[in-house]
Amino acid sequence: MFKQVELDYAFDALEPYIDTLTMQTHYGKHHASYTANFNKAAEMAGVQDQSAEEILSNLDKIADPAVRTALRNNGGGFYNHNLYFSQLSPNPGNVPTGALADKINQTFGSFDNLKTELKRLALGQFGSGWAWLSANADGDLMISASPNQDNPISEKTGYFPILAIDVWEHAYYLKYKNLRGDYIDNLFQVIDWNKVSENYCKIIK
Ligand code: MN3
Repeated sequence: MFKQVELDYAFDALEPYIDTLTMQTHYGKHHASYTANFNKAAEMAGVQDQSAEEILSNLDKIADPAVRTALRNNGGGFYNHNLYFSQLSPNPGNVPTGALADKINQTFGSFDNLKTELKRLALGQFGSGWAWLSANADGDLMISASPNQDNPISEKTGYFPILAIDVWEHAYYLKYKNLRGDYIDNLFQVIDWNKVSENYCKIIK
């Protein structure tokens, strides 16, 4: 049974950057639906005992195209939002540290450059989707964007996301309306880089 990540902060804790109503709707409705529908589809496909990563890595093995699509969209929605909500904090570590900080400087020149590039990708994603910072087992970093609920796992890049920027309108429209850039700037205020560093350390071998 796949379960939504439990939040260690209240729905109103990320104000004023992420508003309470958006949190209630986004976590309580959108993410809850993706999770319920992922559980249904996983059972239909007989893959409910696999991890979400395994399922998303092996979508081409699902014979029924409707079930495959349901797993791709709802499994992605489940996984992507677990990452998104778990990286946010009302008391975030504002800068990367340790091995991740070194790799960011080496790959992108500086932390500021990384944020600029991530914002560019997030703004450039036409319609609904995500921007990502991802890592592979060698510790290499990659930034990318994906449409809908796809991610670097379902896209078979060999990378696993460690930071997620949700640019579906449901993530920001109640507060920011059409101003996606303002939402991205403010999201950076509540991204906990300690958590991103933890995610990075789990992936490198
Ligand atoms: Mn979302």
